[in-house]
Amino acid sequence: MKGLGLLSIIVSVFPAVHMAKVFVYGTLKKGQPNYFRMKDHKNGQAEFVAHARTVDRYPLVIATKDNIPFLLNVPGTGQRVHGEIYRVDQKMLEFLDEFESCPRLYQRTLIRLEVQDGPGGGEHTLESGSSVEAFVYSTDTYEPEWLQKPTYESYNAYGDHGLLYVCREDRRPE
Ligand code: PCA
Repeated sequence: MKGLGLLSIIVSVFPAVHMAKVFVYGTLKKGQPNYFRMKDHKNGQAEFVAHARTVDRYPLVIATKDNIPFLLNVPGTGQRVHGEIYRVDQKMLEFLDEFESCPRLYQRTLIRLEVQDGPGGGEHTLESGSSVEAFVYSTDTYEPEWLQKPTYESYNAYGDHGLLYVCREDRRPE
């Protein structure tokens, strides 16, 4: 145990004390192309808590030749964005930071949410209508033209926009 601080000892015995809330609005949502990564225990643990929407408006746009969804960190424009809140352990949080190329492509910040429905009954349920903060992968490092793009209230990679998401493994270099 040499070199381990008290916190890391506590976390190794009780991993649940170190769970964080993350709001996902893009390809990590259920039914979307990267959801399987949240369910892969090699990446850590993620437990669904509730559907939610942002309290403020934000532009959620689809950008780059790979059709990647981005929540631009420009509160007050765009729409109230729908997504899902998960409780994740430290390992999953580190995986997501890496996967989302944080802080180069996205930055992980806190965002204020209005809770919608949750599964109910569980120990960690949140009251519908209540307000919570969670981490989100939003970005400040966007191209100015992205502000002119259509915005979405709820991302769907397979939506009418026809901008099918290109998975990370299938991307071509510039
Ligand atoms: N993955 C993260 C940010 C955008 C994306 O596709 C998410 O789903 O919230």
